[in-house]
Amino acid sequence: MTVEVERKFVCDAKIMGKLQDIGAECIGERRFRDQYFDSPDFILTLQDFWLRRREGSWELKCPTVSGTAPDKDTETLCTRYREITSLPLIQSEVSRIIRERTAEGSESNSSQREQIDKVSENEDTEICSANDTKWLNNLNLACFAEFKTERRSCTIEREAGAVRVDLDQADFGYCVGEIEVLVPEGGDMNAALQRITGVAVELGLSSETKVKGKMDIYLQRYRPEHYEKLLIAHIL
Ligand code: V4E
Repeated sequence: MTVEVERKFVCDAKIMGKLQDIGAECIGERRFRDQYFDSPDFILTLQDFWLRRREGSWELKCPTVSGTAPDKDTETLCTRYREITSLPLIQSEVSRIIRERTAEGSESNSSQREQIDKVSENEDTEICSANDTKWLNNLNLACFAEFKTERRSCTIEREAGAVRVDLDQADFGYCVGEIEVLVPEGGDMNAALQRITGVAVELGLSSETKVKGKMDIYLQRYRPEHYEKLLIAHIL
């Protein structure tokens, strides 16, 4: 499993020139559609878990226990999420989170718990991989956000290791850049944060406020009630 460490930045007209100037190598362009899923009462996202299907591949981004960052700016501007990409692991992790929350609430009943346990124990694994809707239905998960992104990607090689830069244009009219490093679990987080900060400095990015991601803007525009709940819970 890996931890994705990233810093978002405002993408202006000069960014491609700046990337060339610091020796970034363009590695390609792609277009993809993302769908994000949650329960009707937002059990996952209110705990900072993000369940996504991107062009048929599943991913669960999970919050990490933040260690100490080298400085305050880095702590504020960079995010770290553990990424799970194996569908059986995603299913058991998501059902664990939902089971815990359902057990807390008075609305839990035995048939609900049975459905959750089925997914947790991967009882229907073959059906699950063939038919996405079954496990989602069992866990009462539905799509709350869907959008397409056009992405240009570059890599920047430095002595300490490579850094990736993605420039994203979402189909609802929002552009954002990301400087990203993938760290194997237990790897050197501080070194990754320093590499990201180093590239941000080379690109002349200002280090004042945290830049909003695509989801932030999407929810603000199209799901204001969900957005409000995430703001109150300090998730976004
Ligand atoms: C983690 C997260 C969300 C899931 C999407 O994450 P993000 O990296 O923004 O999307 P994308 O398309 O760049 O995915 P990639 O291709 O890198 O896998 S949606 C909201 N969050 C939480 C979050 C946060 N709290 N703050 C910031 C700055 N970003 C994300």
